[in-house]
Amino acid sequence: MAIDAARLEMLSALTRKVLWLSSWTIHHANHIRPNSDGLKVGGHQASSASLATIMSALYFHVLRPEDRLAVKPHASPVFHAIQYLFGRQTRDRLENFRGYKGAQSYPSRTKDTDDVDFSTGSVGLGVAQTLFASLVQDYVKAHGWMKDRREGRMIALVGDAEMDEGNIFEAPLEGWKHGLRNTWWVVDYNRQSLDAVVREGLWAKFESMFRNFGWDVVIVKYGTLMQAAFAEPGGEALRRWIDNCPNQMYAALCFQGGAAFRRHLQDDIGDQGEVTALIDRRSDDELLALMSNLGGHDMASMLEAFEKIDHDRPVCFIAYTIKGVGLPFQGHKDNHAGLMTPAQMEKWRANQSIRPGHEWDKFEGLAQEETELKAFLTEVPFNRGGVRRLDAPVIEVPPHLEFKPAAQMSTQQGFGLVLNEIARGDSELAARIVTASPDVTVSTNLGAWVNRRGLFAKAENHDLFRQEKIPSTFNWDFSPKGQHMELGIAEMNLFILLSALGLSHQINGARLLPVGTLYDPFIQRGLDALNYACYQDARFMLAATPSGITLAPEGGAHQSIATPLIGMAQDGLASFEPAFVDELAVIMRWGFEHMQAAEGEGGSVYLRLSTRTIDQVQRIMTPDLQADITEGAHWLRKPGPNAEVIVAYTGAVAPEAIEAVGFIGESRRDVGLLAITSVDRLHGGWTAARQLRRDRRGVQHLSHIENLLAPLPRDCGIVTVLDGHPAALGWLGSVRGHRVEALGVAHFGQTGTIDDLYRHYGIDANAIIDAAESLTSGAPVLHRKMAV
Ligand SMILES: Cc1ncc(C[n+]2csc(CCOP(=O)(O)OP(=O)(O)O)c2C)c(N)n1
Ligand SMILES: [Mg+2]
Repeated sequence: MAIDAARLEMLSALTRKVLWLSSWTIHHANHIRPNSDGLKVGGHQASSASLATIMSALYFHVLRPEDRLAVKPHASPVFHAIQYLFGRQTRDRLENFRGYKGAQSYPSRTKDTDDVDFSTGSVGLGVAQTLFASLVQDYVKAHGWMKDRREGRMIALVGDAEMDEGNIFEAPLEGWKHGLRNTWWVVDYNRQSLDAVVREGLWAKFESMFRNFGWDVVIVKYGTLMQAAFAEPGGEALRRWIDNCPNQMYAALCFQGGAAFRRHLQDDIGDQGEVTALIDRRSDDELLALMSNLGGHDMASMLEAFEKIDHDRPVCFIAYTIKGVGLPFQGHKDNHAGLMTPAQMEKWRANQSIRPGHEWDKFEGLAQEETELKAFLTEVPFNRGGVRRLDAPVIEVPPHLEFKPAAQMSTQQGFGLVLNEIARGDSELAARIVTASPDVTVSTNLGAWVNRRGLFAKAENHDLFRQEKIPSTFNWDFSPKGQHMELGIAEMNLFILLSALGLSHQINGARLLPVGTLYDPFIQRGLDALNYACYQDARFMLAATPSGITLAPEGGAHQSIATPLIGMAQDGLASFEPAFVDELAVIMRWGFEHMQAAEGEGGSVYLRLSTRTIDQVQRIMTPDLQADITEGAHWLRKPGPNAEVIVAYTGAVAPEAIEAVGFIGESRRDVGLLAITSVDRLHGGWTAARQLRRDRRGVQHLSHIENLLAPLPRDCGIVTVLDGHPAALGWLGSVRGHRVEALGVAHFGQTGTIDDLYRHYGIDANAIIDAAESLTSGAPVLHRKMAV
C-alpha cells in the first residue's frame, strides 16, 4: 500500500527532528556534566542516529497502543525524543539526561517516566523479553482475561552486535515449541559493534537461523533512492558493487564522503559507459545521499516492509543502516562513543534553521505548520489508546496456606504440599498462579500441582502414556486452560519468562502470580536475567531447590554456596531460607501478597529450599510468630538473661544447631537458639532502621534483629551456621557488637552423605560446639559422638 507523499514528508521531517533532539539532548548533557575523560557520553549518539528512521516509522505510523517495545539501550535518546514530541517527556528531564532523576541513559520502566515498555541495558535480555511477553499474552488470552483488549505485537529493536548474546538464541527455540506469534525483532544492521565493524555476511546467518525457527525474515537493504538508481541504465552494476563492498570499506567510505565513494567506484568499475554516467550525473553530496540511502534510513522502505506483514507469525527484519548516519562521524569504526563538537553542532543547527535558544522547540525549523504537526502527533495510531501502562486488582490471599503435615518433611516437599492444597481448591489465588520450570518440574516437587492444574498449550494434547494405560505418577495433559508452562533447560529463559509473567498486570491488565522452580546452583546460570527481571519490577516467586551441600551425593557441580549472598544482595528480591514447613507456608502466604504490593513496597520472592527431610517442630502458629518469620528470625530457644553464647542458624542445618545447643546448654549459661528464616529481610530491616535514624534524628525505631539481640549481654558470643557462604550471617556481630564465629561453606565439590559433608565443611553439631567453646570460657563442652 503506497503511502501518500504529504504523510511521507511529515514522517521524514519528524525523523529529522527526532535525530536533532536526541543529539541535542546528548550534546547538552555532555556540556553540563562532562565525564571524567571530558568527552564521551556512552555510545548514544551514533547508536541513536542508526535507529532514528526505523523508530520514527514505528512510533509515528506503524505502532498501535497495544504494541510493546524493547529499544536497544543506546538508542534511549531517540526514544526520549519521540516521547518528548508526544508530550510524555519533559524538557527538564531531557536537559538532565543521564543526570540525577533525569531521563535515563538506558530506557527504564521504573526510573523513566515516559512510557518505557521494557527496560534494556544489558544487551540481549530486552530482546528475549518481547518473545516471552508474547507467549504470556497468549496465555492471558487463552485463559479469557484479555477482555476486549486487542493483541499487541511485541517488538524489539536490536543491535546487530547485540545478536551475539547467546540468550537471544535460546529464546526462539522456546518460542517455536510454544507456537510464538506477534513478535517482531528489527535488527539495526549497521554492521558495527562497540569496538569494530562486524564480520561479513552475518545477515545470511541470521536469515537461515530465523527461518529455521519458523520466522518470517524480511531484509530491508536498499532505500528508494537506491532502488531508483538501480532502475537507471547501469544501475545493476552499481547494485553489484554495493552488494560486494565489504562492510569495513562501506563504513569507511560513508565516513569519508561522496568524493571517496566516487573514487572507489571509478577504480573498481572502471569506465563502463552507463554506470559511469549514472555516477557522474550526481554531485558528491548527491552521491553520498544515494550511497547512504540504505533501507533502514529510508522511511518509505521501512513503512513498506512493516506494512507488508499480513500474518501473526514472528518476523525478523534485517534493516541495513549506517551507524551515526547523518552525523560527521557516520560509519567511523570508533564512533560508538563519538560526540559532535560544539562547532559541528552549531553548523548543523544553522543548516536546519533552528534559531539559537530555540533548540528545544519541538517544531522549530520544520516546513510544516505547527498546528498541523501537533494534530499529526495527537492522531498517530499509537496515541489513540489512552494510558498504556495498565493495572489489575489485587488477588486475595487466604489468611493461612494449608498443607498436609507430617512428622518429618523437607522444605522442598512442603513447597509441593502447599501448592497441592492451593491447587485442590477453587480460589482466585489458585486460578492466577502460573508455574514454570526449566525441565525440573518433577524434581522440584511441582508434580502434584501440574497433575491437578495441567500444562498450558494453545491446543489440547493428552498424555500418551496415560492414554496407553502405562502407569506413571504424572499426568502430562496440555490444554489452553493449563497453568504450568513447560520450559526447556535454559535457566535464562526461565527468568525472562518469569519477568514477562510478572509484568502481566501492567502489560495485559491481567494479574498473574508466577512461581518458578529450578535447582539453586543454576540461579547463577540465569543471574543477569534474574537481575533484569527485578530491575523491571516484575513480580514472581522463585523456589530454588535443592540447595547447598545438603544435596550431598550429587557432588560439586550441583552444590550452591553463593546463593544466600545473592539473595541478600539482589535488589527487588526478598529471600528466605526456612528450615520447617510451617515457616514456609507462612512465607509463601506473605510472598503472594508481597508480589502484589505497590511499586516501591512489594517485589519478588526467593525461597532457598532443601531436599533434606528433618523432624518438624510442633507448635502453634501465632500471629506474632508469623510476623517474626516474615521479618526474618525468631527464638527457637529464648536465651536467658546471662546468656554466654547463642547459636543462630538458617535453613537445613536446623537439626545440627538444635543438637549442638543441647550439648552446649549442659555447661554454658542461658544458651539461646535463633532461627533465621530470612537473613535478607533481617539485614534489610537493620539497614533501613539505621538509615531512618540517620535521616531523622530523635527517631528511636529499632529493627527486628536489633530487638532480638538487645537482651543479650555484651560479652555473649554468637555462633552462626548455614549451608552457604559464612559471610551471609557473619554480620550479626555488628548489630550489637557481639563476637561471632561464622560457620558455613566456602569450598565445594565433595560427594558423600550429609553427615560426611557437614563434618568435612565444618557445619555439623561438633563444629558448632567447637565454635561455642572458642567464644566462651569454662569447662569443656561435651561433644556429639561420631559414628565410626
Ligand atoms: C551484556 C552487555 N555487554 C556489554 C555491553 C556494552 N555494550 C553496549 S552497546 C555495545 C555494542 C553495541 O553494538 P550493537 O548492538 O551493534 O549496537 P549499535 O551501537 O551498533 O547500534 C556493547 C558491547 C552491554 N550494554 N551489555
Ligand atoms: Mg551495530
